[in-house]
Amino acid sequence: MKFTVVTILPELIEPALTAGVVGRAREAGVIAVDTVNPRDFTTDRHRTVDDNPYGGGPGMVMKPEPLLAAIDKAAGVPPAHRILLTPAGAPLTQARVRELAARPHLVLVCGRYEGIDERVREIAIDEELSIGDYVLSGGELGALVIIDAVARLVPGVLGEPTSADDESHSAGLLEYPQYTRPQALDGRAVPAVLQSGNHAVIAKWRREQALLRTAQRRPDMLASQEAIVRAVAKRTHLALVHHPAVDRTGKVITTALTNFDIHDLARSSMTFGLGGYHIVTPIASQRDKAAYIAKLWMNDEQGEHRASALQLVRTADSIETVIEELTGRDGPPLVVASSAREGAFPAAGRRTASELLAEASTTTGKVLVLLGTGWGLAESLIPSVSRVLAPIEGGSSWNHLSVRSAGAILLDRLFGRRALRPA
Ligand code: 4GY
Repeated sequence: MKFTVVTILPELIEPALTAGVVGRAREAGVIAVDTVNPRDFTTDRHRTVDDNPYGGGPGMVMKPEPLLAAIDKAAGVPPAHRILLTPAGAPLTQARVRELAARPHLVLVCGRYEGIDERVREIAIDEELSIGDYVLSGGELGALVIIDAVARLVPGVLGEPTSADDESHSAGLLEYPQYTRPQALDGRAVPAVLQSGNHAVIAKWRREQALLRTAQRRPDMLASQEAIVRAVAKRTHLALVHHPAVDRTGKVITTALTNFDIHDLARSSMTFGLGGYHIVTPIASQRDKAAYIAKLWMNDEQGEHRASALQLVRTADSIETVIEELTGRDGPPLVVASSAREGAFPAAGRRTASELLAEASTTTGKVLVLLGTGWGLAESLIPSVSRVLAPIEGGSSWNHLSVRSAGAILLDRLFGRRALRPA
């Protein structure tokens, strides 16, 4: 694997790659790193590599001709993959690093000053990458980051081939905590499980720790793990609660069924891959009506595509009945309330959608998300609620979403696809 860095400061690159695994890999010839300096492609007496920006403004821009010549020299024929390091690039991810590691030759182009001429980017850059949302004084440190991250995936660079194996096992998660001797340090013992010698138990503990850590520190990372998201969605159920609800005065009421709620929330539930959608009302005739409407639509000849969605619809006389139905080998479901009001269900743990997803991914039981009707869920009558989702806030003081809209937004927050896909 070969890296060629285009830089006017090669002395920033060379010394940084002499030690550690990358240094040894270079010595062993597993990877090669060269630099090409645009200054060597200047033709004037002063070896000028910068010029004033058209349109004025502060700072200088890299002069196109020497930079283009240097990139051409670095890339060869046919040109190797040319990457520009810039905060405007796509965020570098481990997934992209893995793809880059499969290429035989990467050219890393480092800008300096205020940046490069736009036409150089158009002519001679294949991809723009950023190592983070901050501004460096040049692309060199970004180039070093890419070399380091890519090189350690090149076969023969890391000592043990098992290190890569172990990482793929927890791919996309933060690392589990590591310990070495001494057994006790400043009164802190190494977790007993790691000294048990039971490899299956240790592997399970490490996986849980990695999930928990990712949940607490990087819920966004967890949310982009497709397999985890789909698995949790499948064991999540939605309940549309007509009782116990409250009216505008806070009085406990039973609300009437709304046709559209049956239909639309079933479609949302299906879209996000839920396990079921429960319409909860103590009024038998209303349950019959809900079941009848669902069946009507299922048998509707022009409604084949929505038939499957309506199959998710079930009816129940109470939240407790739904809980019973969802109780299995893994115990009762995790009951999650939703509310338009910050501070609702004060005894329950408040969770953002990502936090709830993370928490649910460390368990195996079902998840039951309650959607209120009327003016919301009658909190004091639903003691089974142990988590409450952060409210949806539009930024105005007027906050009255329909339950269909709120349900759809919550499902998108929980299970919507948002993985960063490399171009
Ligand atoms: N962030 N990720 C980054 C950077 C410096 C002006 C263009 C970054 O990758 N590179 O901050 N680079 C700028 C400086 C010219 C590059």
